[in-house]
Amino acid sequence: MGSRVLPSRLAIVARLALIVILAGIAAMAIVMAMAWSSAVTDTSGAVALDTELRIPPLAGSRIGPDGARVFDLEMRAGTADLGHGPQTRTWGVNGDYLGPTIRAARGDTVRINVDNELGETSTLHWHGMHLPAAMDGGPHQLIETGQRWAPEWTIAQPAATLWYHPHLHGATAEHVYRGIAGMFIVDEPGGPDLPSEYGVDDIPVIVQDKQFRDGQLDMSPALFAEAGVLGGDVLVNGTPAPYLEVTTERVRLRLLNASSARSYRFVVAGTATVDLIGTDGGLLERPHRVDHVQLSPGERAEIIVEVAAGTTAVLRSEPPELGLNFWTDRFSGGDDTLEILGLRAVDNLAPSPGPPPVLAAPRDLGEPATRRELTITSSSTINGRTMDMERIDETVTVGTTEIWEVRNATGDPHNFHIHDVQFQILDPEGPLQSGPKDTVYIRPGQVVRLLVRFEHYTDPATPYMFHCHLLAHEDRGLMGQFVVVEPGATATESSREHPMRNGARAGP
Ligand SMILES: [Cu+2]
Repeated sequence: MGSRVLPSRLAIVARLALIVILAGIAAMAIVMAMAWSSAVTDTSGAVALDTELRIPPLAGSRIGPDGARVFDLEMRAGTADLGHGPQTRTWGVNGDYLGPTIRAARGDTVRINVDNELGETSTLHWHGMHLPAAMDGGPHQLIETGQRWAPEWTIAQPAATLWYHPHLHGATAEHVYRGIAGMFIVDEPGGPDLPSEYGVDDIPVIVQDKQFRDGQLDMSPALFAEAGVLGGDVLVNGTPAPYLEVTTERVRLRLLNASSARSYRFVVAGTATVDLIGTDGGLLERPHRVDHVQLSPGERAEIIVEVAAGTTAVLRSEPPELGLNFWTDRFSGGDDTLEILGLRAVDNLAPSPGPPPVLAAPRDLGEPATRRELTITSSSTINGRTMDMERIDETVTVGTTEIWEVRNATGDPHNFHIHDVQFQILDPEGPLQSGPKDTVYIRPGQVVRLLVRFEHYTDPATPYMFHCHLLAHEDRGLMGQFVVVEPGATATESSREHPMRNGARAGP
């Protein structure tokens, strides 16, 4: 009789198991809900923007005995005030955080002495630069601590906003996050009349999001953040909560997304207009009036902003359009709104002409002879393979044009950067994709077709890189290698370049 009312031992176990499972599901749901609600950042109106924007100094240079323009860069550790007290441990170039702006002109032969005093191996890559592979500063051109690397090349490309940053395989995200990055401005003699007084009406705007823990930079990724580390603090040129005093009718902002994972959709709120004049690799054919500029990590844009006298406008980032599902979007910064930079126009602005109607001649990259398909198959693989320093993935013939079809076959955000070249995006989506580019965002499921011309430099033994510029992905191996060779030649055994070899002079 008792056996009918008392549950069997088996039934008790089953009931307990069910309770445990339900509790587990409930706990998981709570964790996911908490992560979901804490993963959105909105700082609009909540950041004072009352710290004067730091302008990175221009790097000094001298003319060497061989006629080259010589720059000296030293990578070193320091401390800086990034908004969380003065004792945040950082890295910088010739300073505590970030590096000086290098400015040189087309036709200049530059030699850059890079001294590594970081206490660990690094590299320095010239992002967007057309140059010999051995000078590129990729993962094969190691600079051991205490050593100097002195690449030299002749600048053979149009005026552009380029940048430099480490490219040590597996550690790029950390080295950039700690503070090694800077702008590299290429000027072109005889170019259009544009604001070009550095720090006055021609302003570097290096945008980086950060998170802090106990006053120190914190690189730990948030829960479910496949894209990598996202921070709620935005620094411009290393300045927290910055403003720029605008003293001319128009200012040229050189926007650089030097963040690890975050895309920004820049807008200027206030009484202001924005004309887009340039993309990664140089000027557009003509200016475009725009209401937003979206940049993924590594991308640049040049804009001319006109702020009404006596008013304050705000450069802000609205939720970027990343083409992700609602879950991934939330954990990739897709719902975030961020204050970037205040623009305080004085009452009496100095006159400044509008951008001329024609900025650059149309580019002709030639007819494509080869088509390559590259598919991003995960956050660590292209065409199913992870980066291998000893494997050359693609061999390209110098003096030819190719179409690279790059597909994002994942559900996550990725972009794609090719070293050495400025490609043309076929089927561009808006003016930002119509100019010379070296980095392009690719939505899940999207295929971008890139027209790429390879010129001047060959080296069958030293590869250039192509990769996702979300730095956590690059570090995990979402990267491949290509060499540019003479017609009929093949890649030779993977680079055994001595890392400390000083470059011989190279020119196109
Ligand atoms: Cu990626």
